[in-house]
Formats: sequence, C-alpha cells, structure tokens
Amino acid sequence: MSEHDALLQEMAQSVLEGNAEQAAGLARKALEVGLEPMTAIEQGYAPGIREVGDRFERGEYFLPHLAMGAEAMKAALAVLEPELARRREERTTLGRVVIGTVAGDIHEIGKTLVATMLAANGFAVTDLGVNVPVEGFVETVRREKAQLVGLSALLTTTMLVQKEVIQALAEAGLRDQVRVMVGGAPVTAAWAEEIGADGYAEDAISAVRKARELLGV
Ligand code: HCB
Repeated sequence: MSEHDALLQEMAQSVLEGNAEQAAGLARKALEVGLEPMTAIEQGYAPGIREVGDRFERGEYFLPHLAMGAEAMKAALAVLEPELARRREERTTLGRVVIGTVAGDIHEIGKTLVATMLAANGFAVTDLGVNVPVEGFVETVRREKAQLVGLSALLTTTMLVQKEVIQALAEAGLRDQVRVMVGGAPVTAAWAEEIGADGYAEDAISAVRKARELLGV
C-alpha cells in the first residue's frame, strides 16, 4: 500500500473513532506530503463519516458517535479549507451563489464543503449556514441577484423543503433569474427532476462542474 493510501485509511479511521486531534494531525501530514486537500476529504475523511452514518443506521453507533465523527471531520476541514481557499483564483467571479442547508436540518459539513469548493473555483459564495428558512433563501437571492442557489438536505424529511424553496422562488418571481442545484445524502437526480430543480450534484467536485454547466461559465 502506498503512503498516500495508508494515510487515507487512517483519515477514515480517525473519523470512525471520533478522534478530532488525530484527524487534524493527519490533515497537516497530508499537506506536508503533498496529498491534494480534496483527495484527503473525498477519499479519506468522507468515507469515514459515511461509515459512521451506516453504523448509526444499523444500530451499532449512537448519536454521540455521529457528533464525534462530525467533530473529527470538521477538525480536519479546518486544517484543509484554508489551503483550498488559498488556491482560489481571484481574477474573475464566475457567478454569484447562495447556499445553505434547508430549514429543519442542521447538517453542515457537506454544504460547507460545496461552498468552499465553489469559492475556491472562482464563484462569489454567500453561505447562509444551516436550518435556513425558506424566506431566507428567497430574500438573499433577491438582494444579491444570485444566479445560482445551492440547497442542501440530509434528511428524507427536509428534502421536501427543497421543493418549498423552489416554489417560493417561483412565487417571488425569481425563478427565471436563478438556477437551483440540490444535494445531500438522500437526494438524487430523479428527485431534482421531480421538484423542478435545475441540477443535482453528488459531491463537492461535481457541484463545481454542475454550477459551471448551469451558468454556462
Ligand atoms: Co445525521 N443523519 N442526524 N447528524 N448524520 C444522517 C444524515 C443519516 C443518513 C444517518 C443514518 O441514519 N444512516 C440520518 C438521516 C436518515 C434519513 O433521513 N433518511 C441522520 C439522522 C437520522 C440524524 C438525526 C435525526 C439523528 C437524531 O437526532 N435522532 C439528527 C437530525 C438533526 C437535524 O438536522 N435536525 C442528526 C444529527 C446529526 C449530527 C448533528 C450529530 C451530525 C451533523 C453535524 C454537523 O454537520 N455539524 C450528523 C452527521 C455527521 C450525520 C452523517 C453521519 C454524516 C453527514 C456528513 O457530514 N456527511 C450522516 C450519514 C450520511 O450522510 N450517510 C447522518 C459528509 C458530507 C461530506 O457529505 O452528503 O453531507 P454530504 O454532502 C456531500 C454531497 O451530498 C453533496 O456534496 C457534499 C460534499 O461532498 N452536497 C451538495 C451536499 N449538499 C449539497 C448541496 C448542493 O447544492 C450540491 C451538492
């Protein structure tokens, strides 16, 4: 096994064990040995947090494990995100994006990752955070004349709010000026189509690709 592969496995393990200190240390090591920050996130930490979720679903892990896994993942991201941001190309803004996790949902890791990657790739991003009311999206899209809105939902219950936001944008007369991209673990391309979203992305890298495609940039 290569050094990078071993590191990726240790990263997943640090999240599984909810060990924030180790997760952050491995992130620093990744930067030292020249492992791409995005590779560390997508192939190291993310599989770890997904496994945490699977164990939770099987009744092997409980809520504190979910919370500790998330803390470990966030500790690693805190080390890697400044490096991702440093690579940002300041020259032009590809488009104005508003992103947030919908009302009733406090899952923030994936949404923040997508926001960071969009910003790192030249989009001007307003991150509204988590548990964002429907009106919060509508008002910000209007105020900032956003061209793209990213809606994150991690629960089967809160996926429905993505649909509500799209309806509210239409009622506010804004639907023609803004593209809508949805995402989150339970969200699929079929769901995006069903609710009238313009696009779906399964991870942060494809979110950048989809954003560029939707805005034609
Ligand atoms: Co949470 N949780 N959780 N959780 N949680 C999930 C989501 C379950 C799937 C776990 C399971 O049962 N297998 C499950 C949902 C089941 C369902 O609805 N079908 C669940 C549950 C049930 C709950 C609670 C209800 C538990 C309880 O209280 N009984 C509760 C709900 C709280 C609430 O929101 N109201 C809850 C709480 C928590 C925390 C707080 C302990 C913690 C979140 C901490 C935080 O974010 N600060 C947490 C966590 C960590 C998870 C899991 C383990 C990981 C989520 C995560 O960070 N994934 C998750 C299991 C899973 O998702 N498989 C589990 C990693 C990121 C990188 O992936 O999918 O979020 P992502 O984002 C990707 C991708 O989807 C896409 O790009 C991102 C980057 O690659 N994307 C977008 C995301 N948003 C996008 C938007 C776009 O526009 C485009 C692309």
